[in-house]
Amino acid sequence: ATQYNHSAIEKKWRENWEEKPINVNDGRKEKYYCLDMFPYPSGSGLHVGHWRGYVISDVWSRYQLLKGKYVIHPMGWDAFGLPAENYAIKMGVHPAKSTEANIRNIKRQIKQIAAIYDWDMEVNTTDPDFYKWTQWIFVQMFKKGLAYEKEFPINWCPSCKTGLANEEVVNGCCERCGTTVTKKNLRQWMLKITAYAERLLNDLDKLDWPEKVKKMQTDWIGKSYGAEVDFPIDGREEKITVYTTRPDTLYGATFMVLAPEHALAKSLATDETREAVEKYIFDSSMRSNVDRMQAKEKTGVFTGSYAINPLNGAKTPIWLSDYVLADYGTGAIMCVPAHDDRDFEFARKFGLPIVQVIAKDGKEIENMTEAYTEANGIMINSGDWNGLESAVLKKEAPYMIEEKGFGHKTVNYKLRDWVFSRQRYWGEPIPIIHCPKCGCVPVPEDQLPLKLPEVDSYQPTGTGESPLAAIDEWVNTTCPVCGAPAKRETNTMPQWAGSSWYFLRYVDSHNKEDLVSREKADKYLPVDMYIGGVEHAVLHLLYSRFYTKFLCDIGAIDFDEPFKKLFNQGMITGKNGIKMSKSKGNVVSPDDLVRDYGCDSLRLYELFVGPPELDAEWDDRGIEGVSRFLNRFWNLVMDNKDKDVKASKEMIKLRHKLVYDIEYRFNQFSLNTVISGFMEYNNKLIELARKEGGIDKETLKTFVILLAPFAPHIGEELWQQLGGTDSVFHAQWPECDEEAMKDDEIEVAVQINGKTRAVISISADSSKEDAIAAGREAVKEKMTGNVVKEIYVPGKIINIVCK
Ligand code: ANZ
Ligand code: ZN
Repeated sequence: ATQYNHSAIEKKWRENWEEKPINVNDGRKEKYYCLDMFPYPSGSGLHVGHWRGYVISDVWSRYQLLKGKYVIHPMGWDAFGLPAENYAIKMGVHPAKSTEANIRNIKRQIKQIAAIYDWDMEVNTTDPDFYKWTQWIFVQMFKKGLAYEKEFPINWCPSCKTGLANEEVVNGCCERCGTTVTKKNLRQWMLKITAYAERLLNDLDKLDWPEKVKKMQTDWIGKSYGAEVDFPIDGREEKITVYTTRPDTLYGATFMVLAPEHALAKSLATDETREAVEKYIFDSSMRSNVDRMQAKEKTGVFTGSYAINPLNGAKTPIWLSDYVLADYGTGAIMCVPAHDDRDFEFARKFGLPIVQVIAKDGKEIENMTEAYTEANGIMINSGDWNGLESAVLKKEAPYMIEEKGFGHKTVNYKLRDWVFSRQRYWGEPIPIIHCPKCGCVPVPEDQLPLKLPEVDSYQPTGTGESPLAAIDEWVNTTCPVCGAPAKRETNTMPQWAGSSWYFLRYVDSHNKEDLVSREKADKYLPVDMYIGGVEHAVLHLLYSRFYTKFLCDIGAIDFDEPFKKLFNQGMITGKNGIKMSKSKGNVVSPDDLVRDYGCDSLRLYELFVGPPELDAEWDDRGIEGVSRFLNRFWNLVMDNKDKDVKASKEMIKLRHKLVYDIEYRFNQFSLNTVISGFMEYNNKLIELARKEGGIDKETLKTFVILLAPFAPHIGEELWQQLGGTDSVFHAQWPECDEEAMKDDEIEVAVQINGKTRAVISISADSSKEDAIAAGREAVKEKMTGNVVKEIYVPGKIINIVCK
């Protein structure tokens, strides 16, 4: 028989699919939308790690195809962003040029995978026909009051004189020059994602997503219940309002801490403390939030002022410290060192009093070495609250405080509004015009897209403005409302903008009138399965959910969650778990592997390396194993295809078990065990074929269909060899008949010392050990003495001899 020649077969079927697409929409089939997180077209191209996610999604898509669905499986490019812009600054190449070249290259590489992408749907976020709608969405948000301007601190490199994205700040320093990064206040556009906080939180319940990701989103939104409590300042009119989730500990509040940015911070200083206070405020302004949160040592300064605990009238010193964030809660806290870790550390460092108010068994701890942070115990040192259960008090205290008139209960979210502008060139221009009379006016919708103009220099301007600010003829325009001279907004959108809604566009990517027609949206959306890396668990997925809800609210679409099901694949790493990267020199390119073993083998190996949700170390040598399997399976089919063997009972049983096992593992997304399952069953079939003189066609065909989503070329070829005239992907996914899978049962008598005591039914091919074990179990109550001998007459009798 002919040998398995992967290059010839793969070439043949590529051409075939090109000519006669296998995934066609006949308008009657149920749709299934399987989406990949679209890539950033970087200059370095694809390595074997990138293949993994694309193979997983293609295998899943082809499976749906075999289940009779019309599969929407698109691909596109998330092509705005920093690398292209930085390359432009360095090399003077227009980002559009380098982006186009990169896309061409990556597209060629992606085609090697042989995924069933529908290239007619392709989108590119930098294409004006696409970003017209990214801008349109912004205008709609602006009209609804969800896009607004605000002064906001950005990362700033004082040496490069430019704003920096978070990813350009490495250990607090500028990635380009190493200078310590500071903050600079700039006017920014913000999106009011906080208006959707509650829905973003509650609707997580609707989603079939990994619990881990839901938890990350829940924590990011960060809803907490507590109270705002007013502390009068000793000797002054003003009050300081604190946010606390633990009003039950109010008697234990021995000092207060304000964020250095707090409006009252400076004014609380006395003559003795002024110098130290002002220095502390200045120093803190130079540190980033992350830095402040992660600082090993607490720092702080006493203001010299005191506040009055509204509950017991105690005088509590007011401090400043940057572990209190300015933009969370009220930017001021009451400190309960006995029951909060950070407060405890602070009190220890600065010698402040620690008063325990919750005691586990009502007993005070003698020498506290750490805070007692559990919220259950009995109240002590708490006036008329003494003796109450803290867990109960925690819930009631906000109401009691409200009643006493020095505070009220409240809810807080960690989620902040989204800083939506960038002082960069390579992004969507924000379609706003600043008119001296009319204020901010959106660019009229019939003038969208507002195209990015050509610039001479991509270099940041040094003032914190985008390079667009340097093009006078672009900046100067007239107000669309009153016609007066006006100026264009020169900030651009962040890279997230296009990726927050691109999945809607695929299903109607050529539409000139709408972002997506309602008809197509209703028919083909939302996404049924979304596959991508876990690094996008929070931001991208949260932004997409926000955009979808907004577009639903304005009636553009009719659903408010974009991705029904989510799967996060793990990373493929180099040796010792090190991330594959050019700079580390450990990148494995798929090209040689495809040439030597074929696309099908590489596809199988991508899945065989380990559970798809976990990281896996790459080792080229492993591909030999899957390649050997494909060769053996090839030979099995070729040797048996013309034999006309009738299936034995055993063969039928094996066939149904095969279907059952593979489908079960497939549905569990345990793709690596699907591949090992193929190998096991291939061995079993080879053995059975040897025993019975061959394998029937039905069994061979069944195996070929199951294998086809994973190794589509060999699948098609063997299907044809077995007499298939149409594509294997138009065959029926095999059904498992659980009855046929069952082992035959037989009845056996169980005897004790030759006397029948029970009759049991066991599987016909039970081993001697299994049969005897089942027999002993059935008569265990009737046995006396010790077992001296056990006899099994296959299919008839089990005799247990006791003495
Ligand atoms: C007193 C107290 C006693 C607190 C105790 C905790 C434990 P979450 O759940 O994250 O909302 N806090 C409030 N605003 C803050 C800010 N701007 N920066 C830093 N910390 C702040 O946490 C709320 C708790 O974090 C609040 O409750 C407050 O400390 C602190 F045994 O108040 B707590
Ligand atoms: Zn105007």
